[in-house]
Amino acid sequence: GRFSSRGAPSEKTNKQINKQTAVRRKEANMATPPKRSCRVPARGKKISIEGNIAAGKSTFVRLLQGASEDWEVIPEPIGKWCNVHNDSEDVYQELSSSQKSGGNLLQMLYDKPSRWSYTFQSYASLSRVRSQLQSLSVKLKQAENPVQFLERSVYSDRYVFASNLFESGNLLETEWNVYQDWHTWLLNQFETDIALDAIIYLRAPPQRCMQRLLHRGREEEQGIPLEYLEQLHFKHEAWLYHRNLRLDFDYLNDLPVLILDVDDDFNNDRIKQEAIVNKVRDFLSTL
Ligand code: UDP
Ligand code: DCM
Ligand code: MG
Repeated sequence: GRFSSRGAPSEKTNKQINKQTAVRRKEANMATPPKRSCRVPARGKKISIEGNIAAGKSTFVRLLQGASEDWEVIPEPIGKWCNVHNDSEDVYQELSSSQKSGGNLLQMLYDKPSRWSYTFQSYASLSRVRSQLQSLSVKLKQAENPVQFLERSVYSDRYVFASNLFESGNLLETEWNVYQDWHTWLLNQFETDIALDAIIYLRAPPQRCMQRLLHRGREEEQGIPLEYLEQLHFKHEAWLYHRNLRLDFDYLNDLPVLILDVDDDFNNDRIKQEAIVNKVRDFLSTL
């Protein structure tokens, strides 16, 4: 596309960034490694959990949250999307009334995608970057091997959702171009803070996701047709299974991906949960 920018800064992996820091340190002739207290804050690994709507991401990250002291979770800011309001109003209003007046952007998206896709997708990525910029919690700063698990990423926002909405005619070409332009800019601005170290793909057939979507019963989503979940499934598959989706950020092509089959339920099965956590531990040990 015309707006695809292969800006050099976005192509660095965290490994490369760490290496660079080490080289700089060497160049500065720092003989003894600085003590923990005067080092730049520990960054920790960032792993994004990807998967279709209702595949089981939130359930999965809740499981991880309880599995290790070294792990923490940054959930998708969906609450924000269902209740949009102007923060400055909060000064004047009770929280409850501002909540009542908050627009439900998720509802608007599903009611009229051609009108609201652009607004929704720009807000989704903005609020996601903001929530992912939070630094490690006090507990994690002391951890030996801190890991942050992110529920989805700015990359699924763009290469799965926004891209699909463009292909289905719900984003105009101009909207899609504007979106890509500022999305690339935003990611380049914050690359060192939001760059991923790996991805875990929760893979499930669209039929299974539909069943879970209905079971979860989120009101805004109840009219979603199976066809929509199929489109999103194909995007996930191309990106993370076949790995043949064209991406503007080269480092993504080399990112390790752990694929977990979540067609079978894991939410009420202790043995399966332990097996899953072990797979995640093994995967982390390879990074
Ligand atoms: N769920 C399930 N079995 C599983 C995982 C999830 O029945 O193995 C249910 C879960 O209880 C919820 C729905 O599927 O009602 C969607 O899960 P979640 O909200 O975790 O999905 P997400 O949209 O975050 O991927
Ligand atoms: N969503 C979207 N576009 C994005 C991210 C999410 O339309 N870039 C929608 C899909 C779901 C909801 O938001 O309806 C997120 O739910 P879940 O995390 O359960 O998949
Ligand atoms: Mg979720």
